[in-house]
Amino acid sequence: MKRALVALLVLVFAACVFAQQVEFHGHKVIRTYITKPSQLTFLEKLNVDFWSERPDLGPVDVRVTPEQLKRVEQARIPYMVLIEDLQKLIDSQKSDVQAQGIFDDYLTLDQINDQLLAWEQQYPALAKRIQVGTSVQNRPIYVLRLSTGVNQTDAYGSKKLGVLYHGAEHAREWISPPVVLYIANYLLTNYGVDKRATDILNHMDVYCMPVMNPDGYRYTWTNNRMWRKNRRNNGDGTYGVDLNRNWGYMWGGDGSSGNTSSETYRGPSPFSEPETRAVRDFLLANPRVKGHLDYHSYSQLILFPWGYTSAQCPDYAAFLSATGRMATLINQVHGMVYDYGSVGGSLYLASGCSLDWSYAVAGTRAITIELRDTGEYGFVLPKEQIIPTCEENLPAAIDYALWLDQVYLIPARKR
Ligand code: 0X9
Ligand code: ZN
Repeated sequence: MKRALVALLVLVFAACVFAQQVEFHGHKVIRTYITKPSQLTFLEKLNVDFWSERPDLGPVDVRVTPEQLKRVEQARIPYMVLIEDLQKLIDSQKSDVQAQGIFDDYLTLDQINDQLLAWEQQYPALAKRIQVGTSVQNRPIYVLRLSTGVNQTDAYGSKKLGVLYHGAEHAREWISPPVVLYIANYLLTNYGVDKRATDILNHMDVYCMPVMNPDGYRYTWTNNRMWRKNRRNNGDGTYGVDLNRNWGYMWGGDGSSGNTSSETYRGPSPFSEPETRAVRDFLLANPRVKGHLDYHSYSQLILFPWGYTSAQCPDYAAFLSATGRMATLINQVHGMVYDYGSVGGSLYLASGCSLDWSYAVAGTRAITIELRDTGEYGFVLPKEQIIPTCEENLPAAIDYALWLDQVYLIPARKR
Protein backbone atom coordinates (compact mmCIF):
# COMPACT_ATOMS: atom_id res chain seq x y z
CA MET A 1 0.00 0.00 0.00
CA LYS A 2 2.78 2.32 1.03
CA ARG A 3 4.62 1.46 -2.17
CA ALA A 4 1.57 2.19 -4.27
CA LEU A 5 1.21 5.54 -2.60
CA VAL A 6 4.85 6.41 -3.23
CA ALA A 7 4.49 5.34 -6.86
CA LEU A 8 1.40 7.48 -7.21
CA LEU A 9 3.14 10.48 -5.68
CA VAL A 10 6.08 10.03 -8.03
CA LEU A 11 3.68 9.88 -10.97
CA VAL A 12 1.84 13.01 -9.88
CA PHE A 13 5.13 14.80 -9.34
CA ALA A 14 6.42 13.71 -12.75
CA ALA A 15 3.17 14.84 -14.34
CA CYS A 16 3.51 18.26 -12.71
CA VAL A 17 7.08 18.63 -13.86
CA PHE A 18 6.10 17.45 -17.31
CA ALA A 19 3.20 19.88 -17.44
CA GLN A 20 5.51 22.79 -16.67
CA GLN A 21 8.08 21.90 -19.27
CA VAL A 22 8.11 24.08 -22.34
CA GLU A 23 8.43 21.81 -25.36
CA PHE A 24 9.71 22.56 -28.84
CA HIS A 25 8.02 19.95 -31.05
CA GLY A 26 8.32 20.88 -34.71
CA HIS A 27 10.42 23.94 -33.94
CA LYS A 28 13.34 24.33 -36.29
CA VAL A 29 16.51 26.32 -35.95
CA ILE A 30 17.22 27.94 -39.29
CA ARG A 31 19.98 30.13 -40.66
CA THR A 32 18.41 33.02 -42.53
CA TYR A 33 20.33 35.16 -44.97
CA ILE A 34 19.41 38.77 -44.33
CA THR A 35 20.03 41.22 -47.15
CA LYS A 36 18.07 44.24 -45.98
CA PRO A 37 17.16 45.76 -42.60
CA SER A 38 13.42 45.36 -43.26
CA GLN A 39 13.86 41.56 -43.19
CA LEU A 40 15.41 41.82 -39.75
CA THR A 41 12.55 44.00 -38.53
CA PHE A 42 10.18 41.40 -39.94
CA LEU A 43 11.83 38.64 -37.90
CA GLU A 44 11.78 40.81 -34.78
CA LYS A 45 8.06 41.50 -35.21
CA LEU A 46 7.45 37.82 -35.79
CA ASN A 47 8.95 37.29 -32.32
CA VAL A 48 11.29 34.50 -33.32
CA ASP A 49 13.95 33.39 -30.83
CA PHE A 50 17.27 34.81 -32.04
CA TRP A 51 20.10 32.34 -31.50
CA SER A 52 22.58 34.31 -33.46
CA GLU A 53 25.44 36.34 -32.21
CA ARG A 54 24.94 39.01 -34.80
CA PRO A 55 21.40 39.97 -35.62
CA ASP A 56 22.62 42.05 -38.55
CA LEU A 57 22.85 41.78 -42.31
CA GLY A 58 24.25 38.40 -43.29
CA PRO A 59 23.54 35.00 -41.70
CA VAL A 60 21.22 35.09 -38.69
CA ASP A 61 20.19 31.94 -36.77
CA VAL A 62 16.69 31.80 -35.33
CA ARG A 63 14.36 29.25 -33.75
CA VAL A 64 10.97 29.18 -35.45
CA THR A 65 7.65 27.46 -34.85
CA PRO A 66 6.03 25.83 -37.92
CA GLU A 67 3.74 28.87 -38.24
CA GLN A 68 6.62 31.30 -38.06
CA LEU A 69 8.49 29.30 -40.70
CA LYS A 70 5.56 29.67 -43.06
CA ARG A 71 5.68 33.44 -42.60
CA VAL A 72 9.44 33.47 -43.26
CA GLU A 73 8.83 31.56 -46.49
CA GLN A 74 6.01 33.89 -47.51
CA ALA A 75 8.35 36.84 -46.92
CA ARG A 76 10.84 35.12 -49.26
CA ILE A 77 13.68 35.27 -46.78
CA PRO A 78 16.22 32.65 -47.86
CA TYR A 79 17.26 30.12 -45.21
CA MET A 80 18.79 26.75 -44.54
CA VAL A 81 17.77 24.35 -41.79
CA LEU A 82 20.30 23.85 -38.99
CA ILE A 83 18.17 21.80 -36.58
CA GLU A 84 15.25 19.89 -38.07
CA ASP A 85 13.30 19.32 -34.85
CA LEU A 86 14.58 20.98 -31.69
CA GLN A 87 12.56 18.83 -29.27
CA LYS A 88 13.85 15.65 -30.90
CA LEU A 89 17.39 16.92 -30.46
CA ILE A 90 16.77 17.79 -26.80
CA ASP A 91 15.13 14.40 -26.16
CA SER A 92 17.93 12.54 -27.91
CA GLN A 93 20.34 14.02 -25.39
CA LYS A 94 18.47 12.86 -22.31
CA SER A 95 19.94 9.75 -20.86
CA ASP A 96 19.16 7.62 -17.85
CA VAL A 97 22.64 6.23 -17.65
CA GLN A 98 24.57 7.67 -14.76
CA ALA A 99 27.65 9.42 -16.17
CA GLN A 100 30.99 8.19 -14.88
CA GLY A 101 33.08 11.32 -14.81
CA ILE A 102 32.03 14.91 -14.16
CA PHE A 103 32.72 15.91 -17.75
CA ASP A 104 30.84 13.07 -19.44
CA ASP A 105 27.47 14.78 -19.20
CA TYR A 106 26.00 18.15 -18.26
CA LEU A 107 25.58 18.67 -14.52
CA THR A 108 22.62 20.12 -12.66
CA LEU A 109 23.07 23.19 -10.46
CA ASP A 110 23.15 21.04 -7.33
CA GLN A 111 25.72 18.71 -8.82
CA ILE A 112 27.94 21.65 -9.74
CA ASN A 113 27.66 23.22 -6.28
CA ASP A 114 28.34 19.84 -4.66
CA GLN A 115 31.40 19.39 -6.83
CA LEU A 116 32.85 22.68 -5.61
CA LEU A 117 32.33 21.56 -2.02
CA ALA A 118 33.82 18.14 -2.74
CA TRP A 119 36.95 19.79 -4.09
CA GLU A 120 37.21 22.01 -1.02
CA GLN A 121 37.09 18.87 1.12
CA GLN A 122 39.49 16.92 -1.05
CA TYR A 123 42.03 19.74 -1.42
CA PRO A 124 41.71 21.78 1.78
CA ALA A 125 45.04 23.54 1.23
CA LEU A 126 44.21 24.61 -2.31
CA ALA A 127 40.47 25.12 -2.71
CA LYS A 128 37.76 27.00 -0.90
CA ARG A 129 34.14 27.51 -1.92
CA ILE A 130 33.03 31.07 -1.25
CA GLN A 131 29.52 32.46 -1.56
CA VAL A 132 29.77 35.84 -3.25
CA GLY A 133 26.10 36.66 -3.49
CA THR A 134 22.52 35.48 -3.66
CA SER A 135 20.29 35.32 -6.74
CA VAL A 136 16.85 36.87 -7.21
CA GLN A 137 15.29 33.61 -5.99
CA ASN A 138 17.68 33.34 -3.08
CA ARG A 139 20.09 30.78 -4.42
CA PRO A 140 23.75 31.09 -3.44
CA ILE A 141 26.25 32.23 -6.08
CA TYR A 142 29.49 30.38 -5.48
CA VAL A 143 33.05 30.88 -6.59
CA LEU A 144 35.81 28.36 -5.94
CA ARG A 145 38.99 30.06 -4.85
CA LEU A 146 42.10 28.15 -5.87
CA SER A 147 45.41 29.17 -4.39
CA THR A 148 48.08 27.93 -2.04
CA GLY A 149 47.22 28.71 1.53
CA VAL A 150 43.54 29.39 0.90
CA ASN A 151 42.95 28.90 4.57
CA GLN A 152 45.63 31.24 5.82
CA THR A 153 44.66 34.30 3.82
CA ASP A 154 41.29 35.82 3.22
CA ALA A 155 40.39 36.16 -0.45
CA TYR A 156 39.48 39.72 0.32
CA GLY A 157 42.84 41.33 0.79
CA SER A 158 45.01 38.79 -0.98
CA LYS A 159 48.21 40.26 -2.40
CA LYS A 160 48.36 37.75 -5.22
CA LEU A 161 47.33 38.60 -8.72
CA GLY A 162 43.91 37.12 -9.40
CA VAL A 163 41.88 35.84 -12.32
CA LEU A 164 38.16 35.10 -12.47
CA TYR A 165 36.65 32.58 -14.88
CA HIS A 166 32.89 32.34 -14.97
CA GLY A 167 30.13 30.62 -16.91
CA ALA A 168 26.35 30.55 -17.30
CA GLU A 169 25.67 34.27 -17.23
CA HIS A 170 23.18 33.12 -19.87
CA ALA A 171 21.26 30.11 -18.63
CA ARG A 172 20.98 28.01 -21.79
CA GLU A 173 24.68 28.13 -22.61
CA TRP A 174 25.33 24.79 -20.94
CA ILE A 175 28.82 24.25 -22.27
CA SER A 176 30.18 27.15 -20.19
CA PRO A 177 30.03 25.64 -16.64
CA PRO A 178 32.02 22.52 -17.59
CA VAL A 179 34.76 24.65 -19.16
CA VAL A 180 35.12 26.58 -15.90
CA LEU A 181 35.06 23.35 -13.85
CA TYR A 182 37.68 21.85 -16.13
CA ILE A 183 40.10 24.69 -15.39
CA ALA A 184 39.63 24.09 -11.65
CA ASN A 185 40.02 20.35 -12.09
CA TYR A 186 43.23 20.79 -14.07
CA LEU A 187 44.81 23.08 -11.48
CA LEU A 188 43.85 20.89 -8.53
CA THR A 189 44.93 17.59 -10.02
CA ASN A 190 48.16 18.98 -11.46
CA TYR A 191 49.42 21.07 -8.58
CA GLY A 192 52.83 19.69 -7.65
CA VAL A 193 52.81 17.59 -10.84
CA ASP A 194 52.92 20.00 -13.73
CA LYS A 195 55.06 23.13 -13.53
CA ARG A 196 52.52 25.51 -14.94
CA ALA A 197 49.69 24.47 -12.66
CA THR A 198 52.06 24.62 -9.69
CA ASP A 199 53.38 28.07 -10.62
CA ILE A 200 49.92 29.45 -11.18
CA LEU A 201 48.58 28.34 -7.82
CA ASN A 202 51.77 29.43 -6.06
CA HIS A 203 51.64 32.92 -7.51
CA MET A 204 48.03 33.61 -8.31
CA ASP A 205 44.50 33.39 -6.96
CA VAL A 206 42.28 31.64 -9.46
CA TYR A 207 38.54 32.08 -9.02
CA CYS A 208 36.19 29.69 -10.80
CA MET A 209 32.47 30.51 -10.86
CA PRO A 210 30.76 27.87 -13.02
CA VAL A 211 27.27 29.39 -12.74
CA MET A 212 26.73 33.13 -12.43
CA ASN A 213 22.97 32.85 -13.08
CA PRO A 214 21.81 29.95 -10.85
CA ASP A 215 18.06 30.64 -11.12
CA GLY A 216 18.15 30.76 -14.91
CA TYR A 217 20.40 27.72 -15.13
CA ARG A 218 18.12 25.67 -12.90
CA TYR A 219 15.11 26.82 -14.92
CA THR A 220 16.68 25.43 -18.10
CA TRP A 221 16.66 22.02 -16.40
CA THR A 222 13.18 22.18 -14.91
CA ASN A 223 11.06 24.26 -17.27
CA ASN A 224 12.55 25.70 -20.40
CA ARG A 225 15.80 24.48 -21.94
CA MET A 226 16.01 27.66 -24.02
CA TRP A 227 15.88 30.19 -21.17
CA ARG A 228 18.57 32.90 -21.37
CA LYS A 229 17.94 35.61 -18.75
CA ASN A 230 17.74 35.50 -14.96
CA ARG A 231 14.37 34.86 -13.27
CA ARG A 232 13.42 38.37 -12.13
CA ASN A 233 9.66 38.88 -12.02
CA ASN A 234 9.36 42.06 -14.10
CA GLY A 235 5.92 42.72 -12.61
CA ASP A 236 4.11 42.86 -15.95
CA GLY A 237 3.71 39.16 -16.62
CA THR A 238 7.22 38.84 -18.05
CA TYR A 239 10.29 37.35 -16.42
CA GLY A 240 13.98 37.90 -16.67
CA VAL A 241 16.70 40.46 -17.18
CA ASP A 242 19.58 39.81 -19.57
CA LEU A 243 22.48 39.90 -17.12
CA ASN A 244 24.90 40.68 -19.93
CA ARG A 245 23.10 43.98 -20.55
CA ASN A 246 22.76 44.91 -16.86
CA TRP A 247 26.36 45.96 -16.06
CA GLY A 248 26.80 49.62 -15.15
CA TYR A 249 29.14 50.98 -17.79
CA MET A 250 27.44 52.68 -20.74
CA TRP A 251 24.29 50.89 -19.59
CA GLY A 252 21.24 51.43 -21.77
CA GLY A 253 22.97 52.00 -25.09
CA ASP A 254 22.87 50.23 -28.43
CA GLY A 255 22.37 46.48 -28.50
CA SER A 256 20.21 46.32 -25.37
CA SER A 257 16.46 46.63 -24.94
CA GLY A 258 14.16 48.51 -22.59
CA ASN A 259 11.36 46.10 -23.40
CA THR A 260 10.79 43.66 -20.53
CA SER A 261 9.85 40.79 -22.81
CA SER A 262 13.00 41.12 -24.91
CA GLU A 263 15.78 38.53 -24.62
CA THR A 264 18.19 41.46 -24.26
CA TYR A 265 16.16 43.35 -21.63
CA ARG A 266 18.70 45.41 -19.69
CA GLY A 267 16.68 45.74 -16.45
CA PRO A 268 15.27 48.93 -14.89
CA SER A 269 18.66 50.33 -13.88
CA PRO A 270 22.36 49.46 -14.00
CA PHE A 271 23.15 46.61 -11.61
CA SER A 272 19.48 46.19 -10.75
CA GLU A 273 20.15 42.44 -10.50
CA PRO A 274 21.80 40.69 -7.54
CA GLU A 275 23.75 38.39 -9.87
CA THR A 276 25.62 41.24 -11.61
CA ARG A 277 26.03 43.04 -8.27
CA ALA A 278 27.61 39.93 -6.76
CA VAL A 279 30.36 39.81 -9.39
CA ARG A 280 30.75 43.61 -9.33
CA ASP A 281 31.22 43.64 -5.57
CA PHE A 282 33.58 40.70 -5.68
CA LEU A 283 35.83 42.48 -8.20
CA LEU A 284 35.71 45.80 -6.38
CA ALA A 285 36.59 44.12 -3.09
CA ASN A 286 39.48 42.25 -4.71
CA PRO A 287 41.44 44.84 -6.68
CA ARG A 288 44.22 42.34 -7.40
CA VAL A 289 41.84 40.37 -9.64
CA LYS A 290 42.96 41.68 -13.01
CA GLY A 291 41.56 38.97 -15.24
CA HIS A 292 37.90 38.31 -15.97
CA LEU A 293 37.00 35.69 -18.52
CA ASP A 294 33.26 35.38 -19.11
CA TYR A 295 32.38 32.16 -20.99
CA HIS A 296 29.33 32.07 -23.26
CA SER A 297 28.18 30.06 -26.28
CA TYR A 298 27.92 29.74 -29.18
CA SER A 299 29.93 30.98 -32.25
CA GLN A 300 33.58 30.25 -31.40
CA LEU A 301 34.73 33.81 -30.80
CA ILE A 302 37.19 35.50 -28.47
CA LEU A 303 35.91 38.99 -27.77
CA PHE A 304 37.40 42.01 -26.03
CA PRO A 305 36.27 45.61 -25.27
CA TRP A 306 34.61 47.70 -26.27
CA GLY A 307 31.15 46.22 -26.60
CA TYR A 308 29.20 49.48 -26.52
CA THR A 309 31.03 51.25 -29.34
CA SER A 310 32.97 50.37 -32.45
CA ALA A 311 35.82 52.65 -31.30
CA GLN A 312 39.03 50.93 -30.22
CA CYS A 313 39.79 50.65 -26.51
CA PRO A 314 43.13 52.02 -25.18
CA ASP A 315 44.66 48.52 -24.94
CA TYR A 316 43.38 47.39 -28.33
CA ALA A 317 46.74 46.23 -29.69
CA ALA A 318 47.58 44.25 -26.56
CA PHE A 319 44.15 42.60 -26.55
CA LEU A 320 44.43 41.77 -30.23
CA SER A 321 47.74 39.98 -29.86
CA ALA A 322 46.72 38.15 -26.67
CA THR A 323 43.43 36.92 -28.10
CA GLY A 324 45.14 36.02 -31.39
CA ARG A 325 47.54 33.85 -29.45
CA MET A 326 44.66 32.28 -27.55
CA ALA A 327 42.90 31.48 -30.83
CA THR A 328 46.04 29.72 -32.05
CA LEU A 329 46.31 27.71 -28.84
CA ILE A 330 42.69 26.63 -29.17
CA ASN A 331 43.20 25.69 -32.80
CA GLN A 332 46.21 23.53 -32.00
CA VAL A 333 44.18 21.18 -29.79
CA HIS A 334 41.42 19.90 -32.10
CA GLY A 335 41.75 22.16 -35.12
CA MET A 336 38.73 24.28 -34.25
CA VAL A 337 38.69 27.86 -35.50
CA TYR A 338 37.79 30.59 -32.99
CA ASP A 339 37.70 34.09 -34.45
CA TYR A 340 38.81 37.05 -32.34
CA GLY A 341 38.30 40.79 -32.17
CA SER A 342 36.61 43.57 -30.27
CA VAL A 343 32.87 43.11 -29.82
CA GLY A 344 31.75 46.44 -31.21
CA GLY A 345 34.47 46.75 -33.81
CA SER A 346 34.23 43.51 -35.66
CA LEU A 347 30.85 42.13 -34.65
CA TYR A 348 27.89 43.91 -33.16
CA LEU A 349 27.23 46.34 -30.34
CA ALA A 350 26.18 45.11 -26.90
CA SER A 351 26.02 47.76 -24.17
CA GLY A 352 25.88 46.99 -20.49
CA CYS A 353 27.96 43.85 -20.94
CA SER A 354 30.36 42.39 -18.42
CA LEU A 355 33.57 43.11 -20.24
CA ASP A 356 33.02 46.84 -20.69
CA TRP A 357 32.33 47.46 -17.00
CA SER A 358 35.03 45.10 -15.86
CA TYR A 359 37.66 46.68 -18.10
CA ALA A 360 36.63 50.32 -17.66
CA VAL A 361 35.71 50.37 -13.99
CA ALA A 362 37.30 47.35 -12.28
CA GLY A 363 40.45 47.72 -14.37
CA THR A 364 40.62 44.10 -15.54
CA ARG A 365 41.69 42.82 -18.94
CA ALA A 366 38.21 41.42 -19.40
CA ILE A 367 37.37 39.13 -22.30
CA THR A 368 34.42 36.98 -23.34
CA ILE A 369 34.75 33.65 -25.13
CA GLU A 370 31.89 32.24 -27.16
CA LEU A 371 32.45 28.47 -27.06
CA ARG A 372 31.37 25.76 -29.53
CA ASP A 373 29.83 25.34 -31.95
CA THR A 374 29.10 27.51 -34.99
CA GLY A 375 25.44 26.58 -35.28
CA GLU A 376 25.11 22.89 -36.03
CA TYR A 377 23.75 22.24 -32.55
CA GLY A 378 23.99 25.75 -31.11
CA PHE A 379 23.03 25.80 -27.43
CA VAL A 380 22.15 22.09 -27.48
CA LEU A 381 25.73 20.94 -27.90
CA PRO A 382 25.93 17.13 -27.57
CA LYS A 383 27.57 15.88 -24.42
CA GLU A 384 30.21 14.14 -26.52
CA GLN A 385 31.60 17.60 -27.24
CA ILE A 386 31.98 18.63 -23.59
CA ILE A 387 35.43 17.17 -23.10
CA PRO A 388 36.85 18.30 -26.48
CA THR A 389 35.56 21.83 -25.86
CA CYS A 390 37.12 21.86 -22.39
CA GLU A 391 40.37 20.42 -23.71
CA GLU A 392 40.75 22.98 -26.44
CA ASN A 393 40.00 25.89 -24.10
CA LEU A 394 42.33 24.96 -21.26
CA PRO A 395 45.63 26.11 -22.84
CA ALA A 396 44.08 29.45 -23.82
CA ALA A 397 42.68 29.94 -20.30
CA ILE A 398 46.12 29.28 -18.82
CA ASP A 399 47.77 31.57 -21.35
CA TYR A 400 45.30 34.28 -20.38
CA ALA A 401 46.34 34.01 -16.71
CA LEU A 402 50.01 34.13 -17.67
CA TRP A 403 49.38 37.18 -19.85
CA LEU A 404 47.99 39.01 -16.83
CA ASP A 405 51.03 38.03 -14.91
CA GLN A 406 53.21 39.73 -17.54
CA VAL A 407 51.06 42.83 -17.83
CA TYR A 408 50.52 43.49 -14.17
CA LEU A 409 53.55 42.11 -12.38
CA ILE A 410 55.74 45.19 -12.55
CA PRO A 411 54.58 47.76 -11.94
CA ALA A 412 51.26 46.94 -10.34
CA ARG A 413 48.72 48.88 -12.33
CA LYS A 414 46.75 51.57 -10.62
CA ARG A 415 43.03 51.52 -11.05
O1 0X9 B 1 24.95 38.88 -26.60
C1 0X9 B 1 25.67 38.51 -25.68
O2 0X9 B 1 25.54 38.86 -24.52
C2 0X9 B 1 26.80 37.56 -25.99
N1 0X9 B 1 26.40 36.60 -26.95
S1 0X9 B 1 25.40 35.42 -26.51
O3 0X9 B 1 24.99 34.69 -27.65
N2 0X9 B 1 26.19 34.43 -25.59
O4 0X9 B 1 24.34 35.99 -25.78
C3 0X9 B 1 27.96 38.32 -26.55
C4 0X9 B 1 28.48 39.30 -25.64
C5 0X9 B 1 29.74 39.82 -26.13
N3 0X9 B 1 29.78 41.13 -25.88
C6 0X9 B 1 30.17 41.65 -24.74
N4 0X9 B 1 30.52 40.94 -23.74
N5 0X9 B 1 30.15 42.94 -24.76
ZN1 ZN C 1 25.72 34.33 -23.67
